[in-house]
Amino acid sequence: MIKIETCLTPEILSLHQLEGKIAVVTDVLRATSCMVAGLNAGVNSVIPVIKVEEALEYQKKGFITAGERGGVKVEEFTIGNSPFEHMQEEYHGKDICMTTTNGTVAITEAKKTAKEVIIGALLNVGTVAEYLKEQNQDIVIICAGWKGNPSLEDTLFAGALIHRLQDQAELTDDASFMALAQYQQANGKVADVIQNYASHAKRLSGLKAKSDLSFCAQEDYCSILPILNGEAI
Ligand code: 3SL
Repeated sequence: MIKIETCLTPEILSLHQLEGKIAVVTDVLRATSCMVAGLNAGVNSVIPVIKVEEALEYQKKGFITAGERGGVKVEEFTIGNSPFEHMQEEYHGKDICMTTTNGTVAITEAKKTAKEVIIGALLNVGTVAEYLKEQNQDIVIICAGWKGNPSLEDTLFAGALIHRLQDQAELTDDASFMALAQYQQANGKVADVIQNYASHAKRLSGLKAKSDLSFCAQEDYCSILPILNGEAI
């Protein structure tokens, strides 16, 4: 049986042992959804970094820069943090360096100790589940959350992934049961639950990014499996 644990916010990541395990990092709204959507559309690679200054160094080397602060595109960057920007044809075949408030931080933390880091979103949750079944190794699902707090949409992703794995998995912590229960309670209406209750939905509607939310809330939109390989996805 695959052992699954869920870290609902990177703030408590130190309580989880990642050594020898596969980490699945998610930030449904919107960092990992942008990565999944962009790579699926044809982006060549994404390098996640923590600081704006690091991304600007990559920009000098010819990288496209992407991401946000406060949900808004960093002025000097090429694009912001909407999946529709990441999917644009002009970035197909290009290398992107990306920094966001929560998502790229969680990925950077995970890569320090995990055996492998997978980028998950609702958009590719089924593909991630199939891969994990084949690997048959212990998993930690890491939810990026929001500034240290858990988030509903990332918890729903964890539940959606656990739901697909549960026949072959043993849930080893309460957070995994909580995530699964949350997903089951959504009863096929994940997008509505996020729209109606997630605090990030309110933030995004303030940023006029409501279409990002409905896009990112789709389960199994694509079948891409982004894996971190060194610095790049
Ligand atoms: O924090 C993050 O990683 C972002 O995805 C947040 S936002 O959706 O761009 O506001």
